[in-house]
Amino acid sequence: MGDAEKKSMEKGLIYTSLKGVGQGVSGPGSNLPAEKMQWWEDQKFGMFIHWGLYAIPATGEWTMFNQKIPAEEYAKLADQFNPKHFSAAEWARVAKEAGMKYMVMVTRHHDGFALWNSPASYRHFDSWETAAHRDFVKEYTDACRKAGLHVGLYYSPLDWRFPGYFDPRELPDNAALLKKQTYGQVEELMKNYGKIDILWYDGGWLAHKGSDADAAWFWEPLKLNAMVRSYNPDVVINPRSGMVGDFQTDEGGADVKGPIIPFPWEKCLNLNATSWGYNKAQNLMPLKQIIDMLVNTVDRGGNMLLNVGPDPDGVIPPAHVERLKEVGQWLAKNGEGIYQTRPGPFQPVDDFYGATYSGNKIYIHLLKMPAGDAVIKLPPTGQVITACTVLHGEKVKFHQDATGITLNLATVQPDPLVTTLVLKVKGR
Ligand code: JFZ
Repeated sequence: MGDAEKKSMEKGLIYTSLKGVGQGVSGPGSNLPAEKMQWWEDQKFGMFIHWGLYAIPATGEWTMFNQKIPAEEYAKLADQFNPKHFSAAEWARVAKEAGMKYMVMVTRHHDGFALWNSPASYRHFDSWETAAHRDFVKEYTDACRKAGLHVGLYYSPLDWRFPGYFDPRELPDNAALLKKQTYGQVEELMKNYGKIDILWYDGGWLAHKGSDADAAWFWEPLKLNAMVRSYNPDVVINPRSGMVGDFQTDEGGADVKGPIIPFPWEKCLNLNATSWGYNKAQNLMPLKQIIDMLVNTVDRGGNMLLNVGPDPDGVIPPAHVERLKEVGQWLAKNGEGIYQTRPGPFQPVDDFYGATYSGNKIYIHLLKMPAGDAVIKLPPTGQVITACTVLHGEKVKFHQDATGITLNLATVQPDPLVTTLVLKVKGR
């Protein structure tokens, strides 16, 4: 991200949907150069997985804190956590069927329970030392790679078991234990599970206050991530360790609007709106809303990380699997205008259309058909359009002059979700 952009963003806060853009510490070699981000920007669509002890009460991943459950009490859930139908291969199969190209699994959330064999875990609060006696991170990373998906790990430095987290200045010894656990566990994750492609920190903010950047004095993320890169030099790191991220994050289900964003960013949101972790209260995202969110994100230069919350047995709810399958069916037809593309050359028009390009093709994504005369007018572009068709479909009449490109959509059979048109560009 160039200094000019950082300054303009900080000044104008142009991209209000992106929290703390460009904030955080950085230094020599702390972040990846643009060329090492291209593979990530090519992927576009990933699966986020929130799974852990909190799946048992089925009231979301913040259950321990929201219901003020004492750590000793909450820890007893580990005795019940012994999933019989957990299959990382099935998670990977569902992700691939949905058209997803990478996965990010929660390895440890704010409740402190680690889903791997973690000697660095405070009081051995992990799935190896408890009822399951399994290393789920090992099973996940192996299955992810076997399925040809890129491997991402989510890690929460925040651990509610440590009162020092809530008052690091008054309880420096306990806070130091928390920091020691974080450095020990991040090192285990970076050295014991092969090449990790994405590291997704969360919960860097101290005492649930301020920003991740405000907590950099405590976590020393330049030191932490120098260790991370000593094992995985090209790992893509998110913006929540207190260090500037290799990409920016827009979290939640708010619609994606506005201009193309000129730096790597990721929209992360829930398939089930009630919580990231498994919840008996289900509010499944409609298919049209998912496709619109994906297209709106990609047409503005972002990736979309869509979250599932498997049940206590490690099973992704069948309704979620079915919905993801439907997403995959749209991508099977329209993926050419999504994967390995870049946003533009036309700026998106909110709630109407957006564009991507790749090679000698420009892809127009129509969220809805134009009203009235079935004509859409695109702004002028310096390129000469030689043909226009519906992707894998019929020809579309068009006229190009200095005022722009007029597409006549009267004969177009719209896709029930989002229609993709292809403009062939001369000479490229
Ligand atoms: C955090 C977690 O607390 C939550 O449980 C989930 O894991 C989610 C992915 O991340 O929640 C956040 C973190 C940051 C913001 C909002 C919710 N933020 O910066 O707006």
